Amino acid sequence: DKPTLAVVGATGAVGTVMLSILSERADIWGEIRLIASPRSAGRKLTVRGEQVEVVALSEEAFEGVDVAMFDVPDEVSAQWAPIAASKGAVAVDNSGAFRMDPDVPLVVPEVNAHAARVRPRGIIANPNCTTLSMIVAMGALHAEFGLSEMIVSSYQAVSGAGKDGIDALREQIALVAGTELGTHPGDVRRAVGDTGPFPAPMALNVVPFAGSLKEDGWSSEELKVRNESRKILGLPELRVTATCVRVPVITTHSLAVHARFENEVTVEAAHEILAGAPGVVLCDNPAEGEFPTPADAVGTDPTWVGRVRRSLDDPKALELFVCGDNLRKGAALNTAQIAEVVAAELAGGAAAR
Ligand code: 2RA
Repeated sequence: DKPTLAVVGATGAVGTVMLSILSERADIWGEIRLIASPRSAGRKLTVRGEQVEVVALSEEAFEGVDVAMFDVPDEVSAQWAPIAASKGAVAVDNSGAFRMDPDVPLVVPEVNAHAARVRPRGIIANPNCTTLSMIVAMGALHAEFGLSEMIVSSYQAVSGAGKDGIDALREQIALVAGTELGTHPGDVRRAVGDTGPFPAPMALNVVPFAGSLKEDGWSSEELKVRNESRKILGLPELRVTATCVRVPVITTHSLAVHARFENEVTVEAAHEILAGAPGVVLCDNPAEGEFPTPADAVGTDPTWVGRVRRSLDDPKALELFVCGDNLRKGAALNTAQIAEVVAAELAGGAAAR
């Protein structure tokens, strides 16, 4: 029998992308059960071309579920993923609640699929979208050259902050379009008024802050890039510095990466590795204007890499620019891929709990 999949948070920004991804990928699932807050129960959503009624989150909703994906806020996952696991489902969680739990693997199938098999709590975590938007490319380079340090600057899309983030940018763009705003200090801020989920206007602006403020001036987002990269790559001492910046893009995170390796590197070797890496597309011909941009990468599955250069002052370091759709590979697609890894394992009868 085909396994039963539950999608918890089916009506959210990531949940919506998840339903279209499940409709596009190989149909390995029996029942797909859609679960959301009681407020959304009874709504009908389309998945695999069929209308499915959303059921309210409850213990009974997990009866008979083999794999349960969670695309909900941290506190909802913290409460409900263990309940799904106690009902016998493998929970694949896209929140931040379990990512750094030593008993929960943090999985990117192209990089560390093997880690998904050891899950003492019955939970597998999906990384943050900023980490995910570059880690497939970095994992491929690490496997060849041995990564020793990353210095990362992100250019994050507003959909990372959910539907409210998208709505805020769209409203602000409408307010500034056709005006002369953006020419005097504070003029955009005054015109926009309420900045929604962001600490500053997003239209005509870049904002050097994403997430929440943590110790010593670091943002939660910057610490996630560091801690999650270390865990996924299995390099607990990896030197990682991130500066996370929000930009007026709807969807697709970009990152400029300075990566230092154990060994000397060449652009030719890096090109060869990236061109052959599953899940990566090399797009690097600046003479022809070819490099990844969010406007071109949005809605696609791969991690796009361009502007590969060897550092002028360090033969062991590369500079590169990476784009990845933060709702697809950055969230829903990676979760779906992990669920498929688990389904294949369950079919093989080798479940490890
Ligand atoms: C953001 N990475 O872009 C976060 C979302 N998980 O805001």
